[in-house]
Amino acid sequence: MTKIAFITGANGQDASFLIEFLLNKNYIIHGLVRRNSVLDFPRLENIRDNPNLHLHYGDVTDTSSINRIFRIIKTNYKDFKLEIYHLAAQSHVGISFECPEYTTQTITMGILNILECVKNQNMIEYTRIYNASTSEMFGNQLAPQNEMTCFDPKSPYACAKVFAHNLCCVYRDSYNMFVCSGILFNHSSERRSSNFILRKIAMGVAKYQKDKKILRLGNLNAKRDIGSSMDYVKGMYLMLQQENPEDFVLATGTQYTIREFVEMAFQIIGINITWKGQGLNELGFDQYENIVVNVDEKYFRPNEVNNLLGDAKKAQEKLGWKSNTTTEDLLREMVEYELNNYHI
Ligand code: G4F
Repeated sequence: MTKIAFITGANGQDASFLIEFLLNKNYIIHGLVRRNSVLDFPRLENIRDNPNLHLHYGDVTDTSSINRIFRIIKTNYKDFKLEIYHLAAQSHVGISFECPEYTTQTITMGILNILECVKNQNMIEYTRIYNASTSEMFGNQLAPQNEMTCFDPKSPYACAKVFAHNLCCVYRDSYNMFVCSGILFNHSSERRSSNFILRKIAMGVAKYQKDKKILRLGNLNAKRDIGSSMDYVKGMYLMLQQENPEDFVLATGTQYTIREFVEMAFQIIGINITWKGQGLNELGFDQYENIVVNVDEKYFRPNEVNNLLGDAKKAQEKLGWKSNTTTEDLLREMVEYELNNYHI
């Protein structure tokens, strides 16, 4: 039986690792990418020419493009099983306050369209769907958070993700669809966009070492549980190999403040940060009294999720999944990558 995966957001960080992982398992991949004025797909560079990878232009808010790809799959393969990994979204929490409509549209209509297209094209029987939920849904609920924790969204992004998560439960129960939501805590890599915290800090270390550029950050007090994207995509795959569809938290079970991430990252190049001042006036100095980090109001969000720490016991017990990369190792790999690839 041919194993086919349809992946939305195919040019994203997670999709790029997932595609590599699934190609190694002999999957045929159909990836959905948005039209962009830049024509290259840097994260897919190594695999772009693989004959089992087919990229299609389209958008999750455009059902005609989803229906078209489903028809291509149904026409071209006879005996197959289909796994859909729905990863497309406007995924930056801070930006969701600036583009709330767009964020909400892509997240809520995206999953609704996929579920409806699968249902209407009579594909339920042989299709399994992974939906990218998020720890942002937990908001400021007490840590550690797991599958039983209530939702308490604090951003347009998180509100839309709660809708998407609940919708998946409704379709699972109402139509007996195989739909799993992975409630993933923050995860990163050298492929992460530069405006997410760990990549921004890793790049900041290289910029400081090479050019003495000061790193400008927002809230240093937020606590995050951050793992490796490469580990987390394996969890997504394992969720769809279960006998029954269920939701799972994926997390490392360790957390650091943003301030601690900065300290750990600069330590890698021998800089010991000391902090002086408070709030917007807080500054991070190296051991020679040079300013390395300052706080910039523009990176603060109108509302913040303060304390995320995941409990991934269920994933460990049922999927045999655990986060194999420690946050320290991940950060070290990311900083080393930036030091080796820094261009002004
Ligand atoms: O890296 P972040 O932008 O990611 P955040 O908000 O944790 O969300 C990420 O993880 C979620 C899973 O838990 C995903 F659903 C979501 O799509 C995304 O991938 O920010 C991390 C923390 C925040 O508390 C933020 O306020 O870092 C704080 N922060 C401080 N200074 C900053 C900055 N964040 C960014 N992006 N840039 C700053 O300069």
